[in-house]
Amino acid sequence: MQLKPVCSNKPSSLLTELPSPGMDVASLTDDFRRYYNYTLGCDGDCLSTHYPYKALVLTLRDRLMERWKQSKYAARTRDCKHAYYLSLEFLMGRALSNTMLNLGITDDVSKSLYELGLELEDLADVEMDAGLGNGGLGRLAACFLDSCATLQLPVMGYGIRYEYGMFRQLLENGHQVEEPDHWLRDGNPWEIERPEHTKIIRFGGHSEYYQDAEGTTRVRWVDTHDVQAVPYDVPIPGYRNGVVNTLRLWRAAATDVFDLGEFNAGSYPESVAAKNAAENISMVLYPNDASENGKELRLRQQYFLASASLQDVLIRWVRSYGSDFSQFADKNSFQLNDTHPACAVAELMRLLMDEHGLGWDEAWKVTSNTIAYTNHTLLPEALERWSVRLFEQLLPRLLDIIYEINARFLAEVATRWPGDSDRLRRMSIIEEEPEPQVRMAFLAIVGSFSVNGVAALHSRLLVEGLFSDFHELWPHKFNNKTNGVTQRRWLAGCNPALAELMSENIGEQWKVDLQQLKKLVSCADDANFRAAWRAVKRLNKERLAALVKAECGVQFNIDAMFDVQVKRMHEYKRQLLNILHVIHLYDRIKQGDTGNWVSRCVIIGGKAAPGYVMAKLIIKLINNVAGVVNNDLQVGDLLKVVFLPNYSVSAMEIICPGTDLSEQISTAGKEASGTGNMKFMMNGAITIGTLDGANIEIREEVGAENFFLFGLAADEVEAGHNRYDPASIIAGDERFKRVMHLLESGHFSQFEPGLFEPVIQSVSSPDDPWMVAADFGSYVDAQQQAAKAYYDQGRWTRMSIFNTARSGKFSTDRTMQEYNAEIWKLEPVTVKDKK
Ligand code: 26Q
Repeated sequence: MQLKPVCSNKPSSLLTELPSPGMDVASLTDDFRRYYNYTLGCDGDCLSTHYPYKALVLTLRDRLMERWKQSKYAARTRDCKHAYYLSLEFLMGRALSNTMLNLGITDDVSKSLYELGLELEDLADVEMDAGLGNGGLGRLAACFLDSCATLQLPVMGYGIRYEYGMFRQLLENGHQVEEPDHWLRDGNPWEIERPEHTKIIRFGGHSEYYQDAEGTTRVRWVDTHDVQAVPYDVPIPGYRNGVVNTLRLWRAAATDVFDLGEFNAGSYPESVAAKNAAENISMVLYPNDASENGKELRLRQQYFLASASLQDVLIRWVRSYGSDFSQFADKNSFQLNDTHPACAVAELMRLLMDEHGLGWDEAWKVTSNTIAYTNHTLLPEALERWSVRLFEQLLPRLLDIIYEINARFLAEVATRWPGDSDRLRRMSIIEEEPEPQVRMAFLAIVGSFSVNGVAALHSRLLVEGLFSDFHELWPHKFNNKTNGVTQRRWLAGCNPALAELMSENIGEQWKVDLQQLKKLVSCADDANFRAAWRAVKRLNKERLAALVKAECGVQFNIDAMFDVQVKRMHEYKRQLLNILHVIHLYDRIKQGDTGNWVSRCVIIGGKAAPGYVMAKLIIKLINNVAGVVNNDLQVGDLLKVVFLPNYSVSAMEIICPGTDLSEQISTAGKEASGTGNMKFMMNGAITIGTLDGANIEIREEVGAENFFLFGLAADEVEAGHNRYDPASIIAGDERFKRVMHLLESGHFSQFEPGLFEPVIQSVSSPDDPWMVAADFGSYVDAQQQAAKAYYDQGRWTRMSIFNTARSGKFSTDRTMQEYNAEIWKLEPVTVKDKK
């Protein structure tokens, strides 16, 4: 469906040109009152904070709108190259504070509201998190958008507007319970629906061959079930630079034709039911952060995103260049956020050939010079595979194309390595045994000009392991891009007290050039500065303690070390190792071994995929241990433990500024990068961690003396599996023996004997892939070192300052500059900012 244009000519400038709204307190107040009274119809009886929140968003959105238009025009007039970030996830969190920060009007808005008798903080709390992602990969996409807008790079995000985001996590008797997250219930005032850019997405049917006017054989995809993709645009403001980029999210809707067909056949209820089936595509985010294989609806989502986004870009291309695609790859790059949108490789081929008339070779040249792929995992079980049978049913035309890509690719391999049939089998995009499957990572590699991992170790392990055959064939394609986080949200926004202290001492430039934080190194010698640093940490710990009290009912002692592990629940992340250490501390207290004791408050939080039984059992264990420890009078303030429910972006904004010790304890070689580790470091927490993912680079930056290292290295983990004997490790370590005994005796499962048997089994098994037992001893030792360091508050404060000071590398500004310099090669587009 296309909307009828307002008028056939270009709209008059009288219609489209307007003085820009003022950025001063008086203009803000005027607009706010107008929205509150006229647009929202509020009067003295309106008590809900929802209305002032909405009035404020509309006021701010007006200030974004002019900049949004100017950014679009600037890019268009310069006819510059664009990059498109295709992602099934954008974990945006809240937008209000970030918008004010980037527009540079936080103080003026605050003043304006204060005059109206309102508190900014109360309104900010009304906003629902846009939880359109699982964890690291989705949040990374959000940080990338912020940095691209700040660097003035013409990058657009494409994603799905899920009606329900990441589930809300409740605890019932210590068990995780999932509740739907209907984040759009009260509307989303940030988005703008653009029905005139609706696309048609096809499913099912079959390929039909025909001769075109020139007698060339062509293919059309017929007898399909069609769905509409309706775009919603979300503004992405840069930091005080007048740029507003776009995140375009697609909603699925039934086509009018689809409904009518059923209706004419006299089955009205069925037609409405069919409408539901179409709209299901954008109904809910899959809550797994490791692939749950084979779900048809998930494949529908992936194709829906890829097709709608590619069509959108191609339509804009044809409007400017007609059917000449010779320059397309010079003007467009698509970055695939993992393999989730990887059917874009085949879909771009299809659109270029079937819809735009290109031949295979021409289309392949365009495709393979336009697409780039980022890998986010080394776990083989997380590599996406789709059954050929499902592909055949759902996307038959794409399967044709994938077969052809594979045939041509394997011919290339055979030429390079004649007679090496084992290599052909290993590298084929189609895996034959046990049942035929499409290997999405291989499709992505073959169809891309760039393949990158997300931390140095991860990128190295990729080319040495999973992708080694491809690396041998195309070494030039592979590169590393170490992740980052945006310091606007993760330092300036979430830690205003620290931001102010730093800006007073080293100026404000760090907000756009994080390496400036290096200047803090010399401040560490100043006793006054250290005292101020400690005071800020204390304030942030009070905020975090208040959250814990509200959510868990447990009172933290602010002077205790706040020891935090928040991230998705997964065995490779080893929350289990953390709780085993907590049990060890509890055991020491019960034995009276408390000389020079450093009090600790341990926070663990994170969501488990709803079907991940072991991860859910570990949540229950943490809660049961918390129940025993927190209610033992002998333990008192020496140790507290909580499982903080519903970990989310906005929770992290309170958690990371208040953390002393950051737990990054995955089995080496398993965490691709980690990004929580960077948020903690930036906010002055010290890491206890393994040599995994970006931890290695964090330790390089901050220095070994400011990092608590433990555990096997990745190569030792690999080599260690065949002679791994947890039973003898446990037997050889008195501390470990006692911990296991407490578990086995049912001390933490008094009413449910045997409840934690699977946990005990997994720690004791020689087949434990996560090697929890192997690292227990060195972990406990490193924790002891951390306690010792904390005991000396002067030393700890220096370490804390150094961590912030040397976190400059971990800005997504740096990450995006590298993507741009080595992959996209975009020119920055400047726009005049009126403020
Ligand atoms: C796939 C198929 C079906 C359903 C779900 C999925 C799925 C969804 C999300 C698979 C994986 C994810 C998310 C993965 C993820 O978040 N990976 C993390 O990416 C971060 C950013 O690069 C890294 O820092 C982390 O190390 C990595 O675990």
